[in-house]
Amino acid sequence: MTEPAFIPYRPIPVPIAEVEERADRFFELMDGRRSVRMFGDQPVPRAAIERAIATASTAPSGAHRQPWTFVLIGDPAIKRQIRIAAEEEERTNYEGGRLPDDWLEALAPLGTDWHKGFLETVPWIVVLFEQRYGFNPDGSRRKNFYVKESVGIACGLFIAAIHQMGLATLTHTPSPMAFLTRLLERPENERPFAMLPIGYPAPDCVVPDLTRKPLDDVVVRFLG
Ligand code: IYR
Repeated sequence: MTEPAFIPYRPIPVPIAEVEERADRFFELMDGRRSVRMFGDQPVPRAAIERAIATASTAPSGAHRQPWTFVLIGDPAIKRQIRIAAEEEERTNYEGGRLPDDWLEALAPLGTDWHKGFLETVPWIVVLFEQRYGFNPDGSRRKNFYVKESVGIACGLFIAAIHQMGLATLTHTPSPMAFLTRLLERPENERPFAMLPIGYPAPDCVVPDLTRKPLDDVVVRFLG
């Protein structure tokens, strides 16, 4: 067993008088986020997306394994292949009877269908893969822990980073996603977790008129 080394952690303290205001500001920022399916084609600097990936990779993870791979795609030929494959799967979902009726009913208010043209419009697509296991230096398998939880947190941080830059994304899970492993030539230990097209929202972008659950519907309190 190697002993962990510990170093001091002394973040600059936020005065208590500022804590609530900071909470409010971050809420206002994040409450303005929407999942977008109508994108513009304006370019976005690669460095900004890579910084968002770096932010996502600060996420806490089980045993600090950081069990994620972010595949960044700007190549129009690959975006096209992704669109074609995603539309094929989604067409089977929506029109081929693969989605059960209760699922189709739940999707109806969102106005989604099998057309995924935005996958070619956007300047960037990030496909997030989970690493079901890793490797030791000798090439043997190394177990990862809480993989889905860890990758989910990283995904959330990525979405927040993208929103904070004034860009839009969609947490897209064209199901099943095995085609992404094949197209993007990912190794056997990785599985697709989510696909995130990124860009500016289209000038005529609309989103479903949704409301979020009020706080009291999502909190249970034991205040002592
Ligand atoms: N994956 C399908 C269906 C779908 C699922 C969820 I959860 C949505 O929020 C929207 C759609 C698709 O992307 O069309």
